Amino acid sequence: MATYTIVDMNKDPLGPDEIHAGSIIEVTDGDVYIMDPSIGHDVTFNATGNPPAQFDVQFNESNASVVKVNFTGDVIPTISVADGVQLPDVDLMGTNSSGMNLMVGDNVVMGKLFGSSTGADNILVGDGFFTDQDWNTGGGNDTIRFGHDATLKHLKSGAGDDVLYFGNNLTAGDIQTEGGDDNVYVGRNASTAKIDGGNGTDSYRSPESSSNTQNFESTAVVCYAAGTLIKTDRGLRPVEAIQQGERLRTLDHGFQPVIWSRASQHDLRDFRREQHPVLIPAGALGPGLPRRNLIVSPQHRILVGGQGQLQGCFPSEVFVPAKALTILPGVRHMLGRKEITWVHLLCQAHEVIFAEGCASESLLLGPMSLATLGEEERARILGALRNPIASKTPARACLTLTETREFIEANVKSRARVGAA
Ligand SMILES: [Ca+2]
Ligand SMILES: [Ca+2]
Repeated sequence: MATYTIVDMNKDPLGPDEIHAGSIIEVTDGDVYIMDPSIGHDVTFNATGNPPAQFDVQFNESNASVVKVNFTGDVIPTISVADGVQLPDVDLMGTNSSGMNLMVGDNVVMGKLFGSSTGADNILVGDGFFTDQDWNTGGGNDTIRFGHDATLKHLKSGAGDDVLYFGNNLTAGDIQTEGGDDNVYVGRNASTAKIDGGNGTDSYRSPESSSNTQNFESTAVVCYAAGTLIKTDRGLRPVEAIQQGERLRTLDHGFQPVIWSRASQHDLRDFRREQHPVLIPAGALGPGLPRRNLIVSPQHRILVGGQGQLQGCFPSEVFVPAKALTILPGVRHMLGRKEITWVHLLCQAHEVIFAEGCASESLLLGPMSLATLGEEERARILGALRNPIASKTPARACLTLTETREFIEANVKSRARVGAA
């Protein structure tokens, strides 16, 4: 464990703790390497062993040279780039590493980046970032977060469940999240060629509509409209009045306390058709279910195939997204609504709760619900969770929109009526 400075390969003599660029550096866990701006040749950091060596690489000054920095073998570097540093032709090549942490300040220019092809890469970039080179974080579950005013060329996040977050004023070519269940958030005023979710069940969120997104199955927010009556140990309570610590009636675990709730108002005027709230009229899923009209966000999951809700139309109790039910008589997107107040309810585990008598889900804590929260709120939630895994495990199997509609077409639509709808 020591601190070294990597200097140009022609520097002579070498000072103490200096290493020439142009060589392969065998790293040790805890080492710190400072990249001198004089470097004009490639550098390779390598280690063999288990667990992988974790070490720091620091770019504190700009460098206009063409340099490839390779990370190979059992290494997980933490690479930091200071505010204002320009490295337009410095490429970070971590394809054969175990994973990469990259922390970039504000107003930085960088070259190409290849993350680990199998490991998790964690990339955190400040405001005003610029690159005109391709970035590809490869396989593994990668987390990529850019601040405001980022300019990117082509970003791919590979197989694995990735979280991509972009602040306002993003300018980019294609962004492709590829396989896995990916979550993408894009801030206001983005200009991109294409944002493609690829295979898997992907979610896209933005305060503004976008015409160039494709292969996104959901918009991630799971909530009830204010005014919805929820069954609690104090009787039926309007969802927006429910406070932390109040206990909800659950199907599987008796009464369970709410560990976090949040109400937020949303302007729906920029939203696409499929992002509008879904109205499930009284009796649409079975006799008296729901008891009154139920309004939920489009991807909010409703229990079907049991509890009297489309009973017998599915092989078992499963969750389906509310918007998949809009092919049922009376169930529809509320296109006339201009705004809505959404309320989330989080319990220790993902639970089946009762809204207007209808069995439906509490908040499932996905990476995106966390990514869109402020630091303070996120820390509070994570602190309140006894078992973060349980909060991310769905209480029932979840069908996709297409799967749900296939069952409905086969088993429901052939019937004359469903319940009182
Ligand atoms: Ca990766
Ligand atoms: Ca992916």
